[in-house]
Amino acid sequence: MMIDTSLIAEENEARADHLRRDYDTLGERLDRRGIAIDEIKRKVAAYGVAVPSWGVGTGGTRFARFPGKGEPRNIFDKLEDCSVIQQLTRATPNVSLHIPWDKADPSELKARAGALGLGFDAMNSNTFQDQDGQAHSYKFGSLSHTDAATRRQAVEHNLECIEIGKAIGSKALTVWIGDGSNFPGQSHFARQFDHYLKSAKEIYANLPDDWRLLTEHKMYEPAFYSTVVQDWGSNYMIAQELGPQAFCLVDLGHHAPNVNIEMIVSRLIQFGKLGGFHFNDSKYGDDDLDTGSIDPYRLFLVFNELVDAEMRRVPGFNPAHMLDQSHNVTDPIESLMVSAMEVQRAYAQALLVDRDRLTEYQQDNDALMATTTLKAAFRTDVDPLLAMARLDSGGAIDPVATYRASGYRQKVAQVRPDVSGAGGGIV
Ligand code: LRH
Ligand code: MN
Ligand code: MN
Repeated sequence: MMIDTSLIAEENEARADHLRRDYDTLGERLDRRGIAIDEIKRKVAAYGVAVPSWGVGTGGTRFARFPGKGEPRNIFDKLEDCSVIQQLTRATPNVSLHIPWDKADPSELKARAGALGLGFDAMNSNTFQDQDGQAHSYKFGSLSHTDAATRRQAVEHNLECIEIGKAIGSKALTVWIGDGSNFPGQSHFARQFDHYLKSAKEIYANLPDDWRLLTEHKMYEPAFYSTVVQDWGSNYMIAQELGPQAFCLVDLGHHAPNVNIEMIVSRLIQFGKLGGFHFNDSKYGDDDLDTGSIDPYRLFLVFNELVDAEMRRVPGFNPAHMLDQSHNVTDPIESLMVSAMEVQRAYAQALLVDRDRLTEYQQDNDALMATTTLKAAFRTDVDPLLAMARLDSGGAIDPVATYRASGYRQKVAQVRPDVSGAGGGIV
């Protein structure tokens, strides 16, 4: 355990009385709505969202990097930071790795994660960057490149990710590529997509039977004119072409502004192709801001679709839940803890929706009461419920305050050397 358990107990002790009273009050209010608070708490406690290994460093922007104190030096430091998030929130039991950023001896990865009480979620491949010593450049694409040898190299990299994943107990591969074009006429859309599909089929053919292939769409960046897997339509076609183990991954930041993401989620559920999420928030583009920091109502509306599918017991419905954020001005551990709790909050609020009433209002075309039903759930302050779920499972009532009291960042800063931001950023 990275944080002293007696410190957690002490911090919790100071807050437990108020929490119990707040929990009882909320319980009484929910009871009047016919909802058993303990049942919601049980579901919330069982809920987990994976932490991205790359999220525990200060990622910076394309323009600059401003590293914080005690930046993780390698994947093992990252795992320690991830375990702090899990220890205090009890909401993040798994880590999602990015290869080659996190490349290390798989047996050591597994042992260290196991000792820290962590498991692994989806593996992420990276063919959007060149690596030292690589034979072919991805400057003009990877899985969809015009050159067969470059495509082959990108396929091989994905197969290597599967091998590493198999050794550490992962069950999914997430593929996001930056392939696209910057100028009209630069690429032939159909030929490029065809190359992509053929490469993806080679990866799919090597997928273990109990694995899923998650393809992630993104509208633009780094390509600014056209992107090969730019939207959920292209993504859905890919999943259809590949077969039953292929699914679409929805990163909340990868859509045009004002796009109705919750409806995309519903469509993918309806046609059995929702594979998972990268949760974050955005105001303009792929901003990678903390989950729920800009538009918590949208996050709730996404969870409303997920809970609806859960309640309807949609066959095969089992999306992976992961965070994908980049932190520039906050301590990444604090941001990821808050985001994990925001995701849990959206889940809890969605569980409070009176679905029978909602169905009736929808049937009767009572738009006002239908939308008010959603708002009633969204407006419910479920803080005491989330905190009690953490307390029951050994976490912290107030993770951020407890983390600050632990002095973890200052302690790791003594052994992890300062990183320079100079030269960081790309432009
Ligand atoms: C692309 C993306 C994708 C990558 C991650 C680092 O913008 O969302 O998921 O793997 O960022
Ligand atoms: Mn993503
Ligand atoms: Mn992204």
